Amino acid sequence: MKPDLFEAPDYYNIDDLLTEEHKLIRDSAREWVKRDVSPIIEEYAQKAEFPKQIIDGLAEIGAFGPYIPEEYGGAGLDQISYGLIMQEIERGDSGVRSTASVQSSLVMYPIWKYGTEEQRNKYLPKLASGEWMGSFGLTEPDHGSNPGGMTTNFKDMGDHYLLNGAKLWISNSPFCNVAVVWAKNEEGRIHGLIVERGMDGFSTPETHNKWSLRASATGELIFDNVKVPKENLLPNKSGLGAPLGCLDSARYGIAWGAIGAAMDCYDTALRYSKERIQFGKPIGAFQLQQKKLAEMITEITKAQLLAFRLGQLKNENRATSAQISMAKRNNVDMAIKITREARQMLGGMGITGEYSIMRHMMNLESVITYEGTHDIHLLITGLDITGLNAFK
Ligand code: TGC
Ligand code: FAD
Repeated sequence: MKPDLFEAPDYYNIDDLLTEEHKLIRDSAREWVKRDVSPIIEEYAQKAEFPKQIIDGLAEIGAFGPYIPEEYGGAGLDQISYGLIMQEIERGDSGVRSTASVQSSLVMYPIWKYGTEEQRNKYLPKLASGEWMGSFGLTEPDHGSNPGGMTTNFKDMGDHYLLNGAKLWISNSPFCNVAVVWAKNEEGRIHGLIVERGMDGFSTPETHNKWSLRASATGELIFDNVKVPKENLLPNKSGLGAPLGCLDSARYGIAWGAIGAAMDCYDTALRYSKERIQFGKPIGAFQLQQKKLAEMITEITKAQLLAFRLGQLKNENRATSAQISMAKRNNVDMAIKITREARQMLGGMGITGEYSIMRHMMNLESVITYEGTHDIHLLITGLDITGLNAFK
């Protein structure tokens, strides 16, 4: 792969809106990605393997629990810092950002928000340091966009719960130490349970042959009469709103992350357009190529402003789920379109692993699907502005 020469675009001087701390956090994440992710990620994506050696580095840049309080091992940062870290990681690879999103927003967040003090003290420091890795089981083979229909269930056996069912498409599942699993009790109410690797009847087979997020491990969570200790139930929130609350936090991170992938493709295409000569001129001198670049930087700038404003609202606890939905949908859609334009600008070279663009493009096919598909997020906005539910 080509050396990582990335220079971040900042067309509207958005850096002026950041604090010195934001810039320090962003720059250290950027340097880490250049040093530890860029040189190896293409090889790991080609062989469809998660590079476990980067776990310590992710923990060091604060990617595991950026906004979780320091008393539990988190970095205690604000929401804009969290977003900037996700942007930089996804600039390297969406699969690496997935690992961080799941660990932070889908595993640490529910334990912090819905768990007991004992659960927080037992799990959060180990998850923050990367000693333990987590996964989040919501989606099932027959319930993706409609998680409320889940059939995974648990029964109260007196001194423990008995968990049965299966989850599909679970990031980090093949190597997770713990899984936050959403299941229905005998009354049909959804609860979160912490399931640990090693519990009898719990298995995590890997899903192979993906053309997308190849450097992220995806698999199943299978529960065959798993005895879950009663102290592993998350007691402080139940119902579908509990897992959806975690998704709000992860979707917010994705809205920033997608900007990273788009920036990387724009920066690569811009550099290539000045170096590649055809018909005696750099291709960047042709109007059609300039149109692509001009539209890319415009869309990136709009997405940056959307994410930044959403971050301010999140910091003030004023961001609504529908606002988060809009930013996830818009920014991922923006990024996927930019990958397609940028890939064309590189001609044949665009399809090779010499450049990151095709990998970003394939990754974003998952990103536009998980955490709520593009169309589900359109319907969330539609419901929010009309008050009319078009889901069912
Ligand atoms: P609905 O009746 O609308 O809502 C049920 C209850 O949930 C509340 N609620 C929310 N609460 C917090 N945050 C949100 N975003 C919420 N959205 C809804 C709602 O108020 C209600 O509460 P209550 O107290 O009245 O019961 O639910 P529905 O069954 O009609 O479904 C709505 C829909 C389709 C929007 C929702 O289910 C949905 O978002 N579907 C998409 C599923 C999804 O995003 N799955 C993601 C799985 S995890 C993943 O993909 C990880 S990828 C790895 C990575 O990030 O890298
Ligand atoms: P479906 O729900 O079957 O949707 C199929 C199509 O129908 C979509 O285009 C959808 O938009 C459309 N559709 C569905 N309902 C409606 C409707 N009411 N109106 C209009 N159109 C509709 N899940 C987890 O729980 N944890 C994870 O860690 C996780 N990681 C993932 C990693 C990867 C690589 C992938 C690909 C997925 C992951 N997921 C995870 C699952 C992901 O959240 C689901 O794939 C996603 O929510 C969509 O569900 P589905 O694939 O079953 O599609």
